[in-house]
Amino acid sequence: MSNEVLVLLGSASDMKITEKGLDLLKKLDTSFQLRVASAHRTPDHVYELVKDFDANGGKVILCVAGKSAHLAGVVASMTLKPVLGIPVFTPETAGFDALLSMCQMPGGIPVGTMGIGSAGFSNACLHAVSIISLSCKERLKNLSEYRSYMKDTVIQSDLKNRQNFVRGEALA
Ligand code: RP5
Repeated sequence: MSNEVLVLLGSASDMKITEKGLDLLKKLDTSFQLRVASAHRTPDHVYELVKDFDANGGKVILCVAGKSAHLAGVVASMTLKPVLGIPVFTPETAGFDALLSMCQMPGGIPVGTMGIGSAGFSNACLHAVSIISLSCKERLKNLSEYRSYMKDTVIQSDLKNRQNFVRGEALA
């Protein structure tokens, strides 16, 4: 039995955007394996990891990569499992190179592309749990509790920060 989620990083330097998302996977009780494998530098290793994950019943693959980011597309060509791509920011192009490399896939081999950087990776983790929750009631419950927690946090923040200032007078 494999982990449910495989997180592939194109380089260890991509680790910087993963902290919050990995915490979410842990919080939502979702098993994952994180590996570093590059579509350009170690294509054979990418192939082995994907085939092994597939053969062992893994569910969703997250590919984090920057620059001319072919990892997600190459992985998507090797599996029928859902593949989500997360572009990493690079100063030269603000991450648009990786974003376009992932979202402009030729028709037929989809990569579900998230936003650039840490928020994109967190959303990819939540989306992976959402996909898993289609066939897992406990995971659906975890996700629903997380939504309620976020809602409460915003409501608390409103109570703490609200201001009401009318014609020179602060009202309660
Ligand atoms: C990509 O090139 C990696 O995903 C990384 O974002 C970028 C730079 O890699 P390093 O030179 O830092 O290893 O393949």
